[in-house]
This record gives sequence, structure tokens and C-alpha cells, in this order.
Amino acid sequence: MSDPTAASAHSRGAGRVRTYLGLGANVGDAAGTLADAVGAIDGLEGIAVRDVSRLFVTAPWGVPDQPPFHNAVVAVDVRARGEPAAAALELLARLKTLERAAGRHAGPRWGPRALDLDLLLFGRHRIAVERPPDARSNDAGSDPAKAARLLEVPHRDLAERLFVLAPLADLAARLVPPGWSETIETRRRAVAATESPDAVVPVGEWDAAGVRWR
Ligand code: PH2
Ligand code: MG
Ligand code: MG
Repeated sequence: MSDPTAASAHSRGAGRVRTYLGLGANVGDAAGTLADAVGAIDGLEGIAVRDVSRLFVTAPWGVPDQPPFHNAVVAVDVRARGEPAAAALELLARLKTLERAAGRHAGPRWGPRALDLDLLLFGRHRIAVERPPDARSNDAGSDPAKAARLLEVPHRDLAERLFVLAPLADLAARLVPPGWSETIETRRRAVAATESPDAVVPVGEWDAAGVRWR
């Protein structure tokens, strides 16, 4: 895979930013929804999917009393120009539109969702900005804490969530996110040691030709 840091040097001109997105779902046909989301992301203007992790079935985190999730991570190149924060917000707004198209509606924090698309890493950029309305969580209406939340990149909970670290390690094990002092794989192993072995279980490999995990 290409160097994930290479694109950031160009981000103030028109350039490509290597970006990692977290995908999750636990309502309906989650595996099908996530596969469709990969296709929909790849179909976005100026965005190309470069790599897709294995698919994982994961124990619900935050609110335990809900169905298991399916989770995956995709590596995408995003054509971006200008301020990284503005480009990240624009990307996020487009992801929120895909979430709604997949049937996502407002629900409780950490509760069940038809599709969740999270911006994990955006090149080497560290971002903390207020969200305009179109980049706010689709849960913002029912969750005042979410309405006010900044967009933070790297994602604020990345280091604590095995359901993100495991699929991300498939694609970028040796990456050290900006502001971190350890690799994704080192962190994944540390968090895995604190969780049950069946908390995060791989169930499929990506089949690019079929646009599905199998
Ligand atoms: N997403 C949440 C809350 N809890 N748990 C798992 N296993 N996977 C998720 O994607 C997830 C979660 C809110 O975004
Ligand atoms: Mg999430
Ligand atoms: Mg989200």
C-alpha cells in the first residue's frame, strides 16, 4: 500500500489525502449495508476507495444491551484543496448524507444504528473544529451533547475501541497517528489484552470484484 503520509504535503494545493473511515452497523442486514456503503463511498466525487479491511462482528461498546455490530475500516484517497479542517468537514457532511440514505435516523448515544460512518484519520492532520449543521451527528437532535461536539481528528475514541483498531490494523498496522506515540498495531494489542477474545471476531475478507465480504 502507498505511504499514508505522502498526501498531506500537498493538502494546501489540490492533492490527495489518505483517509481512514470507520464503518459500523447493527440494524437490519449490517454486512450488506456496510458493503453497499463501501460502494457508495467509492462513488462519491473526488473520493476513491483504496483498501478495505476484513469484516468483524463486535460486541456492542458503550451501551451493551443491543445487538452485536458489524465493523470494518476503509482506506480512501480524498481529493482536497485548501484548509484541512474545511475539507474534513465537507467530507463528513457527505458521509452524514450516506448515513441518512441507508436509513439512519436519530437515536440514543452509542445506541443501535443502520449505518455509522466515522472519520478516523485525515492524512497527518490534527483537527479540532466546530461542526456546521450539515456535519453534525445524525443523532444531534436527540442528544444535546452530540450537537455541540467538535469534529476531532484523529477520532477521539480511536485509541479505546478495539472494534476500530482491529480493522484499521488490517490496513495500517504500522501507522502512528498524529499526536500518538505508538502504532495502531501496538495499541490494538494492548486493548485486545483487556477485552474478551470474542469481543471482535473477523468474519469475512473483502472481495473487490463482488463488492462484498465473503
Ligand atoms: N458504535 C457505537 C457505539 N458502540 N460498538 C461496536 N461494537 N461497534 C460500533 O461501531 C459501535 C459500538 C457508536 O458509534
Ligand atoms: Mg461511531
Ligand atoms: Mg458516527
